[in-house]
Amino acid sequence: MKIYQTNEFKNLAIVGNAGSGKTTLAEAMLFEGGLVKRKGNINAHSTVCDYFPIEHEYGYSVYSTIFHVEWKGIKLNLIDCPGSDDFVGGAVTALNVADAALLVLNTQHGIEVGTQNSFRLADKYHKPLIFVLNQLDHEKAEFDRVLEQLKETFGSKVMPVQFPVETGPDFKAIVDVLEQKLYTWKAEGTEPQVEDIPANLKDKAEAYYAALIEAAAENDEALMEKFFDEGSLNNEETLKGIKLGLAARGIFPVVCACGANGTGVSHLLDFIKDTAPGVSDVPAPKNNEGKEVAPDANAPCSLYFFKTSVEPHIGEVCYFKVMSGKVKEGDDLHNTSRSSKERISQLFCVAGSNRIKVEELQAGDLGATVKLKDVRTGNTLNAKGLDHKFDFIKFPDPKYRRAVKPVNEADMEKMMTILHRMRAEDPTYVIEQSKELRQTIVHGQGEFHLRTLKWAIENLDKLPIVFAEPRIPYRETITKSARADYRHKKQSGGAGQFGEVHLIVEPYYDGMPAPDMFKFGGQEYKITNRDTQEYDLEWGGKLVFINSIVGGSIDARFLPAILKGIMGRMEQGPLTGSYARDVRVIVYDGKMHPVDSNEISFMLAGRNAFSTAFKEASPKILEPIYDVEILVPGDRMGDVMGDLQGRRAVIMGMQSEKGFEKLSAKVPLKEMSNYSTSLSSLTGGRASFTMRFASYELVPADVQEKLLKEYEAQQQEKE
Ligand SMILES: Nc1nc2c(ncn2[C@@H]2O[C@H](COP(=O)(O)OP(=O)(O)OP(=O)(O)O)[C@@H](O)[C@H]2O)c(=O)[nH]1
Ligand SMILES: [Mg+2]
Repeated sequence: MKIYQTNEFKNLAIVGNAGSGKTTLAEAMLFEGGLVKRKGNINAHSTVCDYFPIEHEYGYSVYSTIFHVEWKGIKLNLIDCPGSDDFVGGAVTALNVADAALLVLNTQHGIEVGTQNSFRLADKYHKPLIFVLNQLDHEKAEFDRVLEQLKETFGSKVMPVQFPVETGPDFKAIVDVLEQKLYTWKAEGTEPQVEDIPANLKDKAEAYYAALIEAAAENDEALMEKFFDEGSLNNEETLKGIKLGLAARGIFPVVCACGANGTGVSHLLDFIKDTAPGVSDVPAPKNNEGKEVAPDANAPCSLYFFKTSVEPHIGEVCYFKVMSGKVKEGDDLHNTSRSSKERISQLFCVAGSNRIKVEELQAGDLGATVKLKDVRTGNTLNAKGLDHKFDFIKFPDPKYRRAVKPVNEADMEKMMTILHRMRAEDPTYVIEQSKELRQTIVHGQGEFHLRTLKWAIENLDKLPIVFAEPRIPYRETITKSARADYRHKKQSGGAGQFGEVHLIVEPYYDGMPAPDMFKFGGQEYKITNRDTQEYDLEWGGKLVFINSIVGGSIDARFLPAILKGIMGRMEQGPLTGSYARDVRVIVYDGKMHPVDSNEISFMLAGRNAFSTAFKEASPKILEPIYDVEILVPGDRMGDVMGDLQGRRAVIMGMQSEKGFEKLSAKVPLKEMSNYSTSLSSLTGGRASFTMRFASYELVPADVQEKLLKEYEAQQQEKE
């Protein structure tokens, strides 16, 4: 394979709604580029881009797939991303390493929630974007209607550069607006026939042409001047304007295609080759120190590893982007992220599962290697003298969780190894071994996402596992002040034990004043703040511990033991055994025995006094509340709202956004357990949502009652 220079390739992510035909289009591109002799088909499980068994099992993309097409002297690196929201990690990574996006739509359906989500992601990463109106062979595909919809939704930057002569089964020809020519395909993979535009389409073509020239002129001062002086631009100038406009996100060109029969695909490749930004045409990425790293082939080598996959017969394949310099087989590099050495023994350009050996890859290019010792997704390998690290890929928060365990307890370790390997392949899985909940929890993007994980573990690793409802990390706190004493006393033959603690508890809140005086049962307790210690609890919230002992009733050396006793009870709250938080404890009095007092006695006295006071202080259970944001088509708003009400949600806002309604709500985690599934069935898969931890709030009285009863029953079972 030819060694491509930095200005001879382009990196693009193929994104869009699930089922919009991205993988089929990718196959058509591979076929056009001559990389495959027979075009793959999703339904026949013969695609290059969906090649994992699980993708064949379900018939949709699970992983992003990197492939390239050598096209008229240029190498196009393309990343076919899964469209389902459950596998959004693939698109997040792809959009970060690519320099532009192809946003594919099924023209039959127009804008779908996945179109919106892909657009938002491309927007977030400031990526240039080309809309591909695909599947134009459908009976119900209406190009003009969808074009209008795109303009309404995404604004006047949406600019057709092609339009179809006919849609439906007769979709064979398109008009190229810039060239003012008609392109007709007789058979897939053959050269199109190029002719003049038929008379009946001339007006439409010219109207689009005029708009395109004007849009092209807007992206460059010199072009603008020329346009004002002469009223027009020549084709070369217009193309330059489109290229600049695309790179600067001033134009979102719209092209036509049918991945299934190949119509328009070679012309799409031409369009990408002519207009898509190269790696040097977009802002250079920044390393972790905020320094721009330009894709300079003459600089020292730096490779950023963005993806790992484990493939049959080969093992780990690691994919990287050359951030600067060149990489050759045999290069020795330093893994700056893990302080280890690596040798690049083999270098590949990939097309799905096909690997093509290459001698060298240059700055900006995408490649793969195998047999590395210790490289994880997110690591950077550098040549001597460089210490770049990159962490520009940020994955969305998980929104679906399940407790997981092996059917056979003895397989626990094996299961954990597999889970960690799967996380390396898909960083949107989060694995948590929760000491608090006494469960292993896998977090993911949705039910499908976790079902995929289960399928892979059971079918590929042959390890049966079970999913269960994860426990909720409740918290306990108090809502008023209370006082208690406890005397721990034991006399059994030899040395005895004695410790007595008097303390007050009260709810803690940020910025509360120092305590001064309390009144309980008509008696006043004056506080002397001798020492205040504030602890940020590992599980959130605070414990504040105040020493207000006067007259030496308890020796200062016993205070740490009292604190330890209290902390032990905070870790296992008095109500339900959940972590307690946000309490201020004031130890104001107690008693010692000259011989029998020791640390253990004060620990127990502290623990029990705290427990009693806590229970007197109107204790309450807190539950985690999440900020949930839902994007829903207007016609399903009522159903979605109704469902949310059944989930104890508090609606925070509603807003129309680009043809959808955006709903914000605060919802208890407990009620979100099956939300991704419900939302999907309520809206026919047309909605999407995100969730993020917001705060802990008191549970309603009936829920608290129920939790207390459950805990009691559990404790009795144990006895
Ligand atoms: N008629 C027609 N069907 C198509 C076309 N492209 C794809 N399909 C069909 O649509 C379905 C989905 O196609 P895929 O290529 O898997 O779509 P995708 O966008 O990769 O889907 P995800 O990977 O799940 O996001 C398959 O059954 C394809 O055969 C097209 O241009 N015309
Ligand atoms: Mg796909």
